[in-house]
Amino acid sequence: MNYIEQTCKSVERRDGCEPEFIQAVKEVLDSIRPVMERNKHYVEANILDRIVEPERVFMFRVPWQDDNGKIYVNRGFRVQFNSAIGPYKGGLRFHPSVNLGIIKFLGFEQIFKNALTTLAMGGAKGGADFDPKGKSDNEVMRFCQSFMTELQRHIGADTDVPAGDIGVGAREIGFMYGQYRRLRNEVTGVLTGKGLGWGGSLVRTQATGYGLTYIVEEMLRDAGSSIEGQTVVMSGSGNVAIYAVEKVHQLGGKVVTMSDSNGWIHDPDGIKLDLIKDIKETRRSRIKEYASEVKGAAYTEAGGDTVWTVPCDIAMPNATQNELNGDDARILIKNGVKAVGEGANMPSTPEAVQIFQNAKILFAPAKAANAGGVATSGLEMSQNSMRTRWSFEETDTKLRAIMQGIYKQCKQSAEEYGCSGNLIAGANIAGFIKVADAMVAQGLV
Ligand code: NDP
Ligand code: 2IT
Repeated sequence: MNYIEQTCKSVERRDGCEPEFIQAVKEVLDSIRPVMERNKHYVEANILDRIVEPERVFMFRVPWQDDNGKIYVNRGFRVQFNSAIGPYKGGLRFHPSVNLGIIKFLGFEQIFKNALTTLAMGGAKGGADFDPKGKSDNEVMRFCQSFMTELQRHIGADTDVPAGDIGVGAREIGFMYGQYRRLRNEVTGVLTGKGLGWGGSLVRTQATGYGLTYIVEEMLRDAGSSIEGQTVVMSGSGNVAIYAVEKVHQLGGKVVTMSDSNGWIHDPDGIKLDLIKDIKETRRSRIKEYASEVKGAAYTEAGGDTVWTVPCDIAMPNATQNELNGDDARILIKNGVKAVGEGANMPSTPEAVQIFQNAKILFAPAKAANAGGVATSGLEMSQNSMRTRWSFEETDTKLRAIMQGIYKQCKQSAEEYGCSGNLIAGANIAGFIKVADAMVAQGLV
């Protein structure tokens, strides 16, 4: 059995009840095969067994009270996966589906994504199996305060800097930041995604969706095309999806679908983003309301057909992991899709990825495509450290340059290792080499 298979087997044996983590590990290890063949010193340093094991894992009790005084307990997590190239960095997810395996898969992906940004950030992820949906602001505040009361002892501006992810947006970051400040008496850049009046960076809110659109635009430009005039099918209606729609529309494309966990909308005239922002950001409501307020828009309940059945030029899965499967990929291809950009983390199943690759569809993988969020978090950390503040234009220009740089790195690494045009391999290879070299240089860490 060769080294890569051995490491995969050992992960399966030790982490057998973490299917998403195993999936993420296998994808990375499979694509770095040519790197391992050419660089025997990685084998001698047993870099693979080291890189698949988190440096540190925290699991903790999060007790909180609802508005009627009833007491609940959720489970909190922080996985500090790898700090070889910088302080741990990565979001917090609040969703009932959260468990250790989900947080480990996200933390593992984050290591390589952060390396691609070229900024000094290690990989981490955290969260809780708490569902903010349907809770009052006060309930969410009490939960966030309880969560941070434990998390604060493990993080710091130079140690570990969390941010948002599913279920954690500006409101939750505010409550957690306030609690950190109270407990530690420190006003630092310990979280990113902060409000603009208290240390946040311009463009962070928009960054993941804008960055995704910039890299898809770059990939299309390289293929002699652009977003202008293209029809885009998208899932999700959260932070990533909303600002992807905004940028696609600014670049002349038309997004015709969005979804939430209850169902999806199809508006052939193009999604009216102001209404979506009102429904999702202000009312905190369900996407179904869009169809009852817009003539010509249709709503489909989850469980039947998905957004991927709508004919399009570009598909952007922006909701969650494994939301686009092999059947979806086949339908998209049959309907003429030309490019896929992954806004969510690991949204395409391995079968879907294989089908897209066999059909030579342009494919921007999550580690590269959604790195704009964490990259702009890195820019927020820099501004906090320098006690300065960059304009929207300046920050957006830096974000765009980072996304173009990521595309170039992925393309070049794929070429260098004999898999031209395969940006999945390119992203994994470029990210892996940077982190593995840092680990080797730092001795047995
Ligand atoms: P939000 O919480 O803002 O939005 C998530 C969206 O996805 C909502 O529309 C939600 O619907 C839907 N969704 C979430 N879970 C499920 C599920 N299990 N089944 C169906 N729909 C679901 O999160 P973000 O937009 O921030 O995150 C979306 C994706 O992008 C995630 O994969 C995240 O890890 C990734 N990402 C986020 C970054 C960021 O900066 N925020 C950066 C990089 C990646 P509902 O409201 O009904 O739950
Ligand atoms: O998956 C991700 O990259 C994020 N949720 C953003 C992480 C961050 O630290 O900004």
